[in-house]
Amino acid sequence: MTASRLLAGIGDVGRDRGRGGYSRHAFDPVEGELRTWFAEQAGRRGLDVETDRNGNLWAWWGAPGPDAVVTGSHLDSVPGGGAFDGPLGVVSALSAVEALRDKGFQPGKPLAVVVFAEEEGGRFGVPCLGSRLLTGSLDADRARALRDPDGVTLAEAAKRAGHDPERFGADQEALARIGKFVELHVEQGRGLIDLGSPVAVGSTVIEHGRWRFSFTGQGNHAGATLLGDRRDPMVPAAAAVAAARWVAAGVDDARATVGRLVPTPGGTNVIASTVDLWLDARVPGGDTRGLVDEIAGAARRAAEEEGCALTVTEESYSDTVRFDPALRDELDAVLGGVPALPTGAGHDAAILAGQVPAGMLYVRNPTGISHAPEEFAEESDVDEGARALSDVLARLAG
Ligand code: HGY
Ligand code: MN
Ligand code: MN
Repeated sequence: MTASRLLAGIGDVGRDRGRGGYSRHAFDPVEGELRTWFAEQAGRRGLDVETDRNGNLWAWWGAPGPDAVVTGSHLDSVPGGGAFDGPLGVVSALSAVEALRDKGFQPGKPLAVVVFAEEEGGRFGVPCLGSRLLTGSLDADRARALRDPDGVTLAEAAKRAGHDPERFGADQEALARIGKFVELHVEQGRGLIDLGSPVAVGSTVIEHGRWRFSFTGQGNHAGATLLGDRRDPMVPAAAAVAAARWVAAGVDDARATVGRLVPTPGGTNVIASTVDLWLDARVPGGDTRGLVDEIAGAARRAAEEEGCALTVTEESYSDTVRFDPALRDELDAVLGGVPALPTGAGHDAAILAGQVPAGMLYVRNPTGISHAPEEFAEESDVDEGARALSDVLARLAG
């Protein structure tokens, strides 16, 4: 079955009627449906599926073993996300395995398709949760205590979904099995449009992180409270949102985004008592933390003026990643001179890159839009991508 048809098979799973696009989050019923779908599709292709201690799914062609060639991505989405970010890498891997089996290919090494848990951090706030736990780059106790917007902890949610959160933690055994990891992913910017190529090889992932800004003031009545008597946290929060833009505009190629802002209690006729917002900041080869400090400085000044308190907490940070040069050369040798593409998007491959040879393939997205319903890839490019991945797997596992 082609990758496009496999993708169409989950086209109705997790549609978000309110936001548009898809909302598929770690350990929620929708994601559970996707896990079941994956296990079924992997089983039909002769793969043996297991779930590791961190809730990541591994579908093995042959017995798990050392020097394995591993490919895959994630099935969760951002709230209201596109259909391709994550699932494209998973369906392309399944389709590539099927194509190899149909040709009678026999892997000379263990081969696995992996689905990492909560790559987007869309529910519990920390991106690449499953791969960070696997590699030990996220403390298991901190992970268990992460809360979703409804206050449910990751431990509770994982348990309800049938996992044992007490097992969360670095998995050296699983990591040691990985000889090489290659993730195929939809392009999330305009890189491949401008390069006129359906497929590219990943070169770098820029440094990026997430910071929580918590403003505290005094809840009060919108009508009975004179301006001079207010300590309205929404005012410095608005200054922080504006500062994210004007500070980043002054730093070469910097990106700073506030996509999530939550006032409490959130009434139309109520001055908020607190406002939380999350800053996503990324500076290619630059000083992301320095940028955040400058934004935080502007937010602090605005908070003081309004008689509000502000705490800023770093919730995740990933340094710049350069993918393994030798693996990149192998990908180049197989794909014959496709472009090399840097990306501003984080990926599980970038988390693994710190510990195993990791690389990425990208498939053209003619809209250049991602993390939104308009995210797209033409069927011909999707199938081109799956073919490229199949050739790569044959080369690496041959
Ligand atoms: O946010 C990112 O860069 C990725 O899509 N998780
Ligand atoms: Mn994403
Ligand atoms: Mn992704």
